[in-house]
Amino acid sequence: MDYWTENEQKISLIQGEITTQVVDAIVNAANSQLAGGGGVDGAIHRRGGPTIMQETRERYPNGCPTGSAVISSAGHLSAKYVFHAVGPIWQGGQAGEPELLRAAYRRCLDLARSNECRTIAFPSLSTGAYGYPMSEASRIALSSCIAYFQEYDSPSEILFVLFDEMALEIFRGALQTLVNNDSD
Ligand code: AR6
Repeated sequence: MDYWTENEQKISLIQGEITTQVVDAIVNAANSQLAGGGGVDGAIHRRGGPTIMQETRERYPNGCPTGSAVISSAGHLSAKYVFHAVGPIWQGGQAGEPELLRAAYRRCLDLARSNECRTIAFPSLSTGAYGYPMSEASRIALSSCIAYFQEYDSPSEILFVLFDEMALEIFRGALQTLVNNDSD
C-alpha cells in the first residue's frame, strides 16, 4: 500500500526483509549499548559485515540513548547508511514509551534529511524483543512520518518493511485510519 502527499512524498508498506532493501538509509532496531543482538539488529550485522559494529564502537563508545539514533556506514548492505535507532522497551505504556518511540522515528528522519537521503527503510521499531504492541506502535510510526512530511520535503520516500503478514495488515489498517482522519 502506498500513501502520497500533495508534494509527492511517499510512504510505502511492504512485507519483507529489511537488509535486502535498496535505499539510501536502512534503520536498525538497536539497543542503547549498540551491542548487537537478535531480530533486525542481528540480520543487519550478519549481512552488513563487521565494519558496521567496528565503526559504531569507535564513534559511539557510550552507545545511544533510548528515543534517539546514530549513523554509520552500511558495510555490504545496499544502502549508504545505517541509522541505529533505539526504541523504548514496552513497560505497559505509562513510562513515556509513546514519546520515546516517536522521538526515535523523528531522529531517523532528521538524520535522513541532514545526510541527503531520499529514501529510508524502517522496520517496526520496538515491536519484537522490546514488546511494544504492534497496533499502537504502527500508529506512532506512521503518524510521525506523516507529521514530518507536513514539515519538510525530505526524505522523499519512506518504506516500512514489515516482517510478516500480520504486521503488514496492522500497518495497512493504521495508515488507512490516519489518512481518512486527515482528509476529514
Ligand atoms: N526485517 C524486517 N523486520 C524484521 C526483521 C527483518 N530482518 N527481523 C525482525 N523483524 P526487533 P526491537 C521485525 O526484535 O523490538 C535486538 O536484540 C520483528 O518481527 O528486531 O526494537 C536488539 O539488539 C519486529 O516486528 O527489535 C535490541 O536489543 C520488528 O522487526 C532489541 O532486539 C522489531 O523487532 C530491539 O528490539
